[in-house]
Formats: sequence, structure tokens, C-alpha cells
Amino acid sequence: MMSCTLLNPKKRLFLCLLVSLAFFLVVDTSSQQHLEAKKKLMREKVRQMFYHAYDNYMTYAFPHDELKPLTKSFTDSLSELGNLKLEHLPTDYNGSAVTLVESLSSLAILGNSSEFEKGVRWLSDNLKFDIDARVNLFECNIRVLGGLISAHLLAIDPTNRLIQGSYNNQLLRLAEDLGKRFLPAFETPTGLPYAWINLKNGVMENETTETSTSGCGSLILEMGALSRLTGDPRFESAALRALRQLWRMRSSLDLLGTTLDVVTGEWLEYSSSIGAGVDSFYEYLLKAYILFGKEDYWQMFSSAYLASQKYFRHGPWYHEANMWSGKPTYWQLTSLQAFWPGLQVLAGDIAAANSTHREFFYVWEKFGILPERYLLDHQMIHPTMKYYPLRPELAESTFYLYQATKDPWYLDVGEAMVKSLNLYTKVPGGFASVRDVTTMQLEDHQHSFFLAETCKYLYLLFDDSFVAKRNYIFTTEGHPIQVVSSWHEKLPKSYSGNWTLSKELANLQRGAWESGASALSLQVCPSIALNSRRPEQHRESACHVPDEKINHRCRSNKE
Ligand code: DMJ
Repeated sequence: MMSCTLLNPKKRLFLCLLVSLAFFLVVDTSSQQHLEAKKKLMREKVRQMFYHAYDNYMTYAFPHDELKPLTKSFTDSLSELGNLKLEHLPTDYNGSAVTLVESLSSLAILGNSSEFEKGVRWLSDNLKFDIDARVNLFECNIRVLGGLISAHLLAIDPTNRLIQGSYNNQLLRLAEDLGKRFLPAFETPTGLPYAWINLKNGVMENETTETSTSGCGSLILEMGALSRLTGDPRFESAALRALRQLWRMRSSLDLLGTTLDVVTGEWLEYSSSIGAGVDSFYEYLLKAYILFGKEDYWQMFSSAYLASQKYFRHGPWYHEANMWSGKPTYWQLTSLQAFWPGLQVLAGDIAAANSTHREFFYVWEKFGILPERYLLDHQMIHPTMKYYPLRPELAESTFYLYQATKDPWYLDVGEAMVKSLNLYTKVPGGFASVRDVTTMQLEDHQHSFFLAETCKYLYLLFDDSFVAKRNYIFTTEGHPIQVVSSWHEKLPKSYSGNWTLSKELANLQRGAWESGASALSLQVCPSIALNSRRPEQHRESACHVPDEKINHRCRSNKE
């Protein structure tokens, strides 16, 4: 073989460059192959986790609501949903099979079509809502209504080929029936819905008038989709009226409290946060904007997001603050907050998302699994809230961040999470919640969101095909709804409003939708988009609130 040194210098340089290029190409291809092999392996691992949870549910709990994996039994009393199973249910009907409803969209993504079809048929024949059961409106909306609507949309999409036999919109009919049973909850002087509703009898006498911000501010995706699909505007109008009323109740700092009274419209808990009781309110403002293209959703989101950065954010962390004064109240990380970086990805605030996600993963690694609460001021676990009920939020954010950055580090994060879940929570009868992450003592409960969200987001982290094919938004319970331009409100011809979002940006985004870009690529950061087109006009967006501490500093638009 001729060595490089025998050639003249020019040829030598050329040959050496060629060899180096080939070398890098080989290395690059092999690392790409390695990455693909890893993704394939991880997809299989997550699929096995899903089926371990699903098969055990079907064997020991179906058609009841949720699985008790330690005793291989079931529960119908969902602490959060209410109690769908009462003694006087028809004798041929034994439960509401919430876990099955919640599993359908995951079966469509990672399972096989015959199981999806089997589930659809069973629910079509057996699910009934004419039952004397008091349910939590928010939980029933995100789990049951959202699960049915999403599965219906997946079933009617011919490219999925999920249904071989005939499908006559049975899931949509069920969703419509359920949606109508929700409507009496909205008959309050304020339009804000009661937190609890009896599916047969409407609002019960002496029902509590207390609800949470997320409880009445995150219904718009499911109820809006139901209106678009049925042509009955009442669902969307009720949810939108409640959302607007809630927004009117914000403080002058654009903050909302955590609990309120639906009759008087007064705040009961003034402490405000991005966590429990408020979380999905922020999420639904942005996702409603993506799904329905209504400008005021964006306007509300951008103001609310800006306030969250001003009053809650401390470096990568988010504490709670009083809605009236903006003064910090509680300094704690709550595991529900871990969805926030995923939302920031959708808002185009990737750098901030990344830094917050890293802190959450640091706490996950510290304990082996994420505790429900962690005290930021003492850097220690909360003395009583040490549990981990198989929550999905950190997996969700990891999925979004990987989609946005393609940084393989996020795959390592997902792999570590899969490892911990198998190590600490897998039992012969399914996956069990952790009662105390410091001892890894288990609890006899496999929440339905483990199948709807945790397994789904972990799978999607290693599988690009589902989100690459279509534009989807995922509801707060992880149920996909396709983004279609026919659901989008058309912008007025002449634009002169004072919204943060300009017509140009809206058109820019509409162009992206029409060109088939994924919803994940619609990072709606107005400042970045506008400043790059009109450099003379400097506009700070919510993504770039200056922070006094140098190491907490947000990046400038240029950076
Ligand atoms: C899920 O039911 C939903 O994500 C909800 O919005 C809050 N979190 C739980 C799971 O942790």
C-alpha cells in the first residue's frame, strides 16, 4: 500500500484529507448506528414495561378501574377521580375500566392494533355513564373524556389501520354522553365549574364550592375537541367561559392563586405556583393556542408565563409566591412541576427548560427516583411527602427536550429512569407506587397514568416515528390529539391588536403547520422570531426576563 509520504505535498495533503474525512464518516456512521441500536433496545424495554403493567391489569383488575399490583387485586375508588363504581350498577357491568380507557392511545402507539380494537369494542359495548357516581370533573375529563376522544381520533385515522372491522364512532358517542353530564357543573353564577359532579344527578346538594385553578382552567382541550367533533358548541363554550373568568380573576401581577370558590369567585388560597393545583392551567393555555389557533390563548399564556418567570423563578428552580404581592411563600420542588421544561420546549425557551430539567434529574439521581417534595431552602426531602406514585412528568420533559435538541444525553436520562423503575417499582403483579423513596417501601397502587403517560413518554423518547408523521399535542394526561388547520381560527385581515403575538408570527407558524412541521417544532418565542426579522425593534419576550444573579442570567436573544 502506498503511504502518504511517497506523494508530493499537494497530493499528500489531499489524500490525508480524504482519509480523515472517510475516518470521520465511518466514526459518525458507527455512532449513529450505535444510537439507533440503543433506541431500538430501549423501545423494547419500555414496551415490555407497558405490557407487564397492562397484562397484569387485564388479568387481575379489569374491568375495574386500577390495579393493586402487590395483592394482585383491584380498586374502583380512585382517590382522585372519585368513585365510578357504586353498588347499584347494572349487574352486567362491573366497573368503568379507567385503566383500559387510559391505555388505548398507548396501545395505538406502542402496542398492537388487535388489542386496541379489542379495547374499543369492549368499551363500546359496556361503558355506561348513567350511573349514580360522584366524580371529580378535572380527573374524569383528563382521563376518561380525553382518553375516549384521543382513541376515537386514532381509530378514524385510516393511516393507523387500528380497526379492521366496522367502527361507527362509538367512542365519540360515549364522549358526547359524558360531556353532556359535565355541563351542569358549569351552571354557577361565575361560570366556573364545580369540582365534583354526579354523573346521573348533576351537582349534588351541599356540594363543595371549592375548586382549584387547574380544576377549572384545564378543560378546554378535551371539551373544545368534543365540540369540534360533534358540532355541539356547548362543551367548548362552557370551558372557555370558565377559562376567561379565571383569567379575569388574576392579580395585577398576572398571578393566580391555587384554590377558589366557584360561587363567589373569590380566591381561597393566595399562594401561587407552577405546581399542584395550577400546573395544567399554564399547559392548556399554550396547547389550546396550538390546537385552536385562537390568539387570546396566546395572549393569556404569554402574560402568565412572563409572570411565572418574574415571580417564581430562582435560577433553575421555581418557588411559590403570593399572588398579590409576588413575595415568595414556599421554597419547594414538587414532582408535578417537572412537566414545566416540556412546556418551555413548546414555548421555545429551550435553554431555561434544559437547566430546570437538569436540576430535576439531579434530585431523581440523588434518591434513585423523584420524591413528591424536596425542600429547596434546606436541600432536603420533605419530611412527610416522600412518595413517588409512578408519575410521568420528568419522562415527559425528557421526551420534549430530546425532540427539540436531539442531544443523546436525554436518552441516557431516559435509560436511567427505565432502570430505576424496573429496579424499584416492578413487582410480579405490575408496577407499584413508592411510599417512601428513602427506603423504597412500596404501596399497593398502579395508577392509570403510568400506562397513559409514563410508559408512553418513555417510549416516545426512543421512537421518533409517531410524532414525525403528524402534528400532535398531548393532553395533560398524555393523550394525543392531532393538530389540524381546519380547527384553527382564521386571523382577522387587518391586524391592529396589542397582543404579544404579531400577525407575522402567526402566519409564520401557520406556514409551518401547513408545511407539515411537527407541533414540537413550533417553538413560539415571539421575541426570537420578531427580532430576527426586524432588528431595530427590540422586544423582550417571556423567555428572556433578566435575572440579577449572574449565574442565573437568562440568555440574550443574540446568544
Ligand atoms: C396526571 O394525571 C396528569 O398529568 C395531571 O395533569 C397531573 N399529574 C398526573 C400524574 O402525575
